[in-house]
Amino acid sequence: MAQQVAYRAPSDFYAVEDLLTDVQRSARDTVRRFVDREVLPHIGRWWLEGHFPTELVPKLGELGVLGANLPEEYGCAGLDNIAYGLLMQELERGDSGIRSFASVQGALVMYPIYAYGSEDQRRHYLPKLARGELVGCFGLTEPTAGSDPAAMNTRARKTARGWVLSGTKMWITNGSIAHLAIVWARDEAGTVRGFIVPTDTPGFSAHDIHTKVSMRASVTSELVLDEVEIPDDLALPGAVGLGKALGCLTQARYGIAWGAVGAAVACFEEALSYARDRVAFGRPIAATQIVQERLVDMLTKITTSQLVAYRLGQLKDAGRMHYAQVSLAKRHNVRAALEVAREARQVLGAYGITTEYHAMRHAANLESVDTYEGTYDIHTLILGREITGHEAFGRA
Ligand code: TGC
Ligand code: FAD
Repeated sequence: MAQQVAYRAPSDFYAVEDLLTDVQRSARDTVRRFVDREVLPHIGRWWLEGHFPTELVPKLGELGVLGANLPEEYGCAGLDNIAYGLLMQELERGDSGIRSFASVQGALVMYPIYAYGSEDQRRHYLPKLARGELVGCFGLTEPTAGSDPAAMNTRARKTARGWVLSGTKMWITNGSIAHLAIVWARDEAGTVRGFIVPTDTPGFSAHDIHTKVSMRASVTSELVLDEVEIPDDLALPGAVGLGKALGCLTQARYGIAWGAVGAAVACFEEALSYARDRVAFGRPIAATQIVQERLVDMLTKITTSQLVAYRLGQLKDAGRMHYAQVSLAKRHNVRAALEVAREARQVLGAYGITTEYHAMRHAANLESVDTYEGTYDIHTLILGREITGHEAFGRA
């Protein structure tokens, strides 16, 4: 008789668990319990109400989730990148909106302050952001410049005392709940620069987008900067050039590649359990070939995504990760999770369209995740350029 595959959880078919260190497992399990206790019982209602649970922010800080892969000397957890990825996975098992909050805070706000900020800026902001006492947002996209941020219109004018920023940023996660915004703008010489903008500065306003049918448990806003004046010491000294903004995206995309696995696992485990219990035509639907094929396709996508994320984490920890490798992981894992969520929704039949089950909420959220941080198409073109040497963005 053939030997059975030995695995602990149905979604860990290749025993990735065995590759993890005790620290990685323990960090993951802490956040897993938090999500089970504090997110899953409420998320369906929050999502329907379009509510982001700000009360969870200090708790995420206490757990060490915010900027968890940044150094301890700045009040962060100093975890390795696989442990960090596992935290993103567990948060997104709850909801993509909760993971988005943490991604933006850690990878798009804390990372640029850490990587491009002065020592004073690091010491002032990072510990407060890590504890969740301050919330940040990241303003790169504009109403007419999304996939092509080089086309941005936001301007930074140098004055004797500092900088004056003017422009509009669109689709900004955490926008209206943020205390500070990392804003990218072109100076008068045409160079893109990054700035820390306190959101109570005169001329700054944030306006929430309320018509979303995706990512509903997340704040998404338009930022208006109307002659916003900031002092010199709020410019990020190392954030000079568009490449620096793109470098932040690499950090966030890394976490998203892991997070997508969490959403997919939530959908797969729910569909598997439902299929075993649900009886149609006198037998469990799990005993039908079509449902089995759906479940096998889901498991294959999850297993591939887990291995891609894990290896990417090893490369990142070794300082060998290239942004095109991150593009492959983000593109593959998010699209795979979206397909898993849609398949899971099918298995659940009519029940699958409600928020009592997770699949439809995850599928709707993953439509955003497939678009933000570089659309599926943009990552295709980044990878195409990398392997052929030819750029195919069709730039005018
Ligand atoms: P390009 O010539 O490709 O690059 C300019 C310079 O930057 C370097 N570079 C990168 N460096 C680090 N990480 C990356 N991902 C990088 N991509 C490029 C590049 O080597 C070059 O350096 P140098 O030294 O030669 O000057 O610039 P381009 O204008 O042609 O860029 C094209 C493209 C498509 C790759 C880029 O614009 C892009 O990635 N577009 C997608 C935009 C995007 O992803 N926006 C995301 C906004 S934030 C968000 O969505 C948050 S969602 C919330 C959440 O995260 O949960
Ligand atoms: P467009 O760039 O207009 O693209 C439209 C379509 O055209 C897409 O299908 C795209 O793939 C395709 N396309 C574009 N160019 C090409 C090409 N050259 N070849 C082939 N096809 C192409 N941005 C931030 O700065 N900060 C945030 O915090 C943030 N949070 C977000 C949260 C949510 C919920 C969402 C939905 C978006 C968020 N974004 C944020 C914006 C996000 O990064 C952009 O939506 C994304 O980069 C795509 O830009 P766009 O929407 O303008 O689409």
